[in-house]
Amino acid sequence: VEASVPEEQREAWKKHSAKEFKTKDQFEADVVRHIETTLARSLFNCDEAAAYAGTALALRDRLIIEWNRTQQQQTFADPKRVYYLSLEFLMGRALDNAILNVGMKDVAKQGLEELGFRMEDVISQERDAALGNGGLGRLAACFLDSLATLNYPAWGYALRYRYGIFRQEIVDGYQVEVPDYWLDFNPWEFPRHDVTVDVQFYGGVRKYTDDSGKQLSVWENGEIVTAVAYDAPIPGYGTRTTNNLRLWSSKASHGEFDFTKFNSGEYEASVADQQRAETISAVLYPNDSLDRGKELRLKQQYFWCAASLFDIVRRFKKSKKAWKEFANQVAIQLNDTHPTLAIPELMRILLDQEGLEWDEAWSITQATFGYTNHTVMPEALEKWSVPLVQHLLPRHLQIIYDINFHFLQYVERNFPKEREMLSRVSIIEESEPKRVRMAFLAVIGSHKVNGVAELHSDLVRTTIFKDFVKIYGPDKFTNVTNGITPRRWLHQANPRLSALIASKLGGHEFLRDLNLLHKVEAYVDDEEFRKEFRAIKYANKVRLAEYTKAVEGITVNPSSLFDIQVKRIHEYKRQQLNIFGVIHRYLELKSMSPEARAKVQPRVSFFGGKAAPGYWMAKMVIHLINQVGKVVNADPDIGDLLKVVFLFDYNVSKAEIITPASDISEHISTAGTEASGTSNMKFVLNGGLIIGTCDGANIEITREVGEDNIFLFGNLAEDVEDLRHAHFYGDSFQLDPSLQRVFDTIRSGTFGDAGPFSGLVDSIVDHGDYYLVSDDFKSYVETQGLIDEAYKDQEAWLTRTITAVSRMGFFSSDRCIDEYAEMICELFPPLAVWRREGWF
Ligand code: KOT
Repeated sequence: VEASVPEEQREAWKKHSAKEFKTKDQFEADVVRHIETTLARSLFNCDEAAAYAGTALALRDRLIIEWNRTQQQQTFADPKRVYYLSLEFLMGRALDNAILNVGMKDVAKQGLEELGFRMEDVISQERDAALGNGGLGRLAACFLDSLATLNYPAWGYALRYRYGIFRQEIVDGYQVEVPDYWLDFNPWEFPRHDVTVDVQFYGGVRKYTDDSGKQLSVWENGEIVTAVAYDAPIPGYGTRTTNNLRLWSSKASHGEFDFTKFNSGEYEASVADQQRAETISAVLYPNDSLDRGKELRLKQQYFWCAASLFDIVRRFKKSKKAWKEFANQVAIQLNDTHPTLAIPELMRILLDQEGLEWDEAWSITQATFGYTNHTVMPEALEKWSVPLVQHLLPRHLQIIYDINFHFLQYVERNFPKEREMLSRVSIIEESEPKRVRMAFLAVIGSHKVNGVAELHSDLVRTTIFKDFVKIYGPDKFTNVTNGITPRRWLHQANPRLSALIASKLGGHEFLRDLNLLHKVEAYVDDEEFRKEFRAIKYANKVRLAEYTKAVEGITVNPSSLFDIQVKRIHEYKRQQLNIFGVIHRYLELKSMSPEARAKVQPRVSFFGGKAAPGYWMAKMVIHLINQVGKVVNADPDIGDLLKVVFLFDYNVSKAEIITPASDISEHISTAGTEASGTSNMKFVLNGGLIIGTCDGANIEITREVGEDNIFLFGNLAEDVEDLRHAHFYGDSFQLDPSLQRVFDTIRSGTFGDAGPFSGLVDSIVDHGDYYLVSDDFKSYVETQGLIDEAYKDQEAWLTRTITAVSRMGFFSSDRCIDEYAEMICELFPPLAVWRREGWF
């Protein structure tokens, strides 16, 4: 390729080719240049927002240079690439991460200071990129960081939502949703108006016979919507590899207006068409672990899958390799079932456009896809109505039926005595209307299926996909326990702890190899180390206390035990158990003598998280927390002994402040419901202990940190079914007296009008207590008591937290990515591993 460009031309380009800033002076020059030219501002009207914009643009220039280099190198080397299809990427802020990953933290800090700004203030000007609901989207973001850091040639594909997850406000103790329009100024995205894909919807299928007599199908006469690519650079840490996140934006295929309509006087209709097209990528669905079956959501899914696959196939075809090489060049990982339509879409391309035979197309497809399951809860499993799919994607429905036909034939042949299995494993559920079981399609169309923590992967094998284990054998089903990136969740969120560890381990290499943390354990008795570790935790608590004062107006004492539960509000995550426990604590305090009160461990209960806008029960939990806070925080009998804080609008950048400040965090889902959880890992890595059920990754955290360094309670997953049964069919059940007292207090109006809370209480007392709050309440309260006692011995507590931190190496997302690469994609990092100069 290079030889095709004349020598002189190459020389001229080389001479003027963009250079990356290296020194503080060059950094400052770039920032000032952008502020003065790109932004048309000056020294005299440069506020923090402009300083942020200038800094981001300077950093962006640097990223682009390495991004171009990476993409060029990958184009030449043409290695196997991995594509991560996820409808959610919960990225948070990019600037701090970019500065850290290119190794310019000190340069940028000093440079900004010389220009008159504090780095923290500049960084906090950035809006979060909040294209996700919670754990699933944040996992995708951690994976991108690890893939780039480990030099894997990887692309993320998603939608460019105009509105990310809504901003949460609290009015009179109730959640109010405010739209999150985040694209006003987004220096991290690059519109690629030349990279577009036309995506079809509706229409019909025509069969025809080609010249050789072969029967073919063509999907035609549909409505076309254009996908436009927007790219964002994903820099790895300590490497020059800078990968790509490609987001698709929808627009009308005829551009701004349909001029035929426009000129014939149908102005409104032409604008309406345009708006309808743009609606596809307008908004992120705000439901976590819930399937609502809305047509627009299906449109989003297909639009994104079709555009991404077209792009992937286009890239593959450039290499001129044979189709049988496809799965050696391309690995596509499906983040839950949301991208499952990619399976029939690849089949459609191979059969209808490339003319491959069914068997070859199918073996390529199966070898290409891997599927990650994130939940076994029935209400989250996607099932699309057959009439809806028929209407929107007629050819795909045919292909799905054909896949099902081949699959059921195979099952029938291999399990002739188990005919009743056929309806159980059929992709089509025989309901009214019939529905497509997307998880089954994903299993059948992939070569590997994994769960996200050991218990969850066991449940995947023994419950929802039990029959498929029998059909395909156990090797198709595996586990990859989730992880988190230590760059954001240790170094960025807790720079002082990262520095302390680095001072003992001789540098920051542990950020690339988190197992090195085990060496920290040698310092558990080192007085100087302990002193600094304790001071860091205290400083992080002071920071959260200041934040709480500033945004909630509530004064909390940083010497109290900080107890934190931040995550999406969901009945299965049981924030209601937590707040009932808080009410119980309040009632106990109220009934104590002053002498007894003097011995109580002061505590602050922090909550945070969004409820899906249509999820009434979750919204009532938020309301109850706020109402309890109002009463408890104002009660002069209680003072500092108990404070209750609801931190509104929990998001990634707030998590970076909240996570390092816990003494205890709560991960208390009904056993068997939380597939993994990832905030549990973040809290422990930052020197907090956890109270948790035997669920998700809590179990592996226990195995790693040791039983003495975690507070487990509650019933086990294996007993859940029987307990639920007992609620429905057992003798009239006796509520624990202290939980009864909590309910009586709520009903008496102590926390305001009890009406809104009746649903919460009734679901436990009258409707079978599906999430087993009453079964676990006693053991929960007792365990909280143990925590109060344990916390009083501050030295022993400190020992536990340091020990736990040193044993968290396993939970790096780098480890996950290596496991995925080996087991699922058979992907190896390119031989030429680029390290940033002078780093390691
Ligand atoms: C399901 C449907 C729509 C939106 C989100 C989901 C979803 C999210 N399903 N599971 N999750 C969470 O995924 C995390 C990452 O694996 C897990 O840590 C967490 O336990 C899941 O609840």
